[in-house]
Amino acid sequence: MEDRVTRSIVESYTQKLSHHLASDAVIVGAGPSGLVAASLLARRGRKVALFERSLAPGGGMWGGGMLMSRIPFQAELLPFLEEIGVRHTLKEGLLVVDSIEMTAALIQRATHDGTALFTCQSVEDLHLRRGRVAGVVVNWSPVVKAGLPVDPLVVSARVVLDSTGHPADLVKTLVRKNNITLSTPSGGVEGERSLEMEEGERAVVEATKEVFPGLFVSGMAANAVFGFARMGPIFGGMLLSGIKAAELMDASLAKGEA
Ligand code: 48F
Repeated sequence: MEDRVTRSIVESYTQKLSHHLASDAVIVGAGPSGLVAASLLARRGRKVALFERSLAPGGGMWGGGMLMSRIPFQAELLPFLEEIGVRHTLKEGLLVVDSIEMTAALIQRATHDGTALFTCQSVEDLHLRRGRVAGVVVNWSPVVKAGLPVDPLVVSARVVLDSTGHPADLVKTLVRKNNITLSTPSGGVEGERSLEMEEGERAVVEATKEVFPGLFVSGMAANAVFGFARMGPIFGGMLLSGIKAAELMDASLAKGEA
């Protein structure tokens, strides 16, 4: 029994990892925008690997506002909430949902749609080829945290999404390590502005785009890169950003196939 249990885990996990070593899309960060983007790309038949450095996917959605497990959405998100079957109540003109139910639903939807979700794996760098992002450099999160001298592995991808949230980890690494110019006003990472809900929600969709050939940004990473406001615990913009990221990435993949 013991051998069979161990073998079933090791062999099925390595099979999943091995199958995704060359993916169509790699998503980095399993917060709301990354989960939504992954789900839609997988639904369109793309091979999608989603890397999350924490043990639990979900990012900043679990904790609601100040650990009160409620998150509000704008009324226009009603069809999305109904589609994923999350219950809501109407308060102050907003759709209020349980943040735990919502986060679990997004994770379930992404995996059910075919996303290969790898947790406890940190993306520490990008792989560039001929002036284009061609993959990500990955290591086990505990290895990175302990600062162990262990080399990472590379997962190649035709398109990559930085959905790492407020730190915009990947874009910052790209700029720091390479002499490149982004499609931002200054050519670098502008930095997140202070909280302004309506502005932040509007901007996050606008800022969701390709910032360097092969590299897209979504969610708070997009606002940090383009110098827009944070919005705090309202989440409609995150979902819309994930939807837009998936559409742009799918179009880019289709262009490469034409
Ligand atoms: O921060 P996060 O939830 O990203 P998001 O989709 O959503 C932001 C909201 O949660 C909230 C907000 C809404 O109003 O402002 O903050 O922009 O999730 C980002 C995920 O990326 C993971 C991190 O652990 C988190 O789960 N992450 C960050 N850096 C890396 C990473 C990395 N280098 N490799 C892998 N995962």
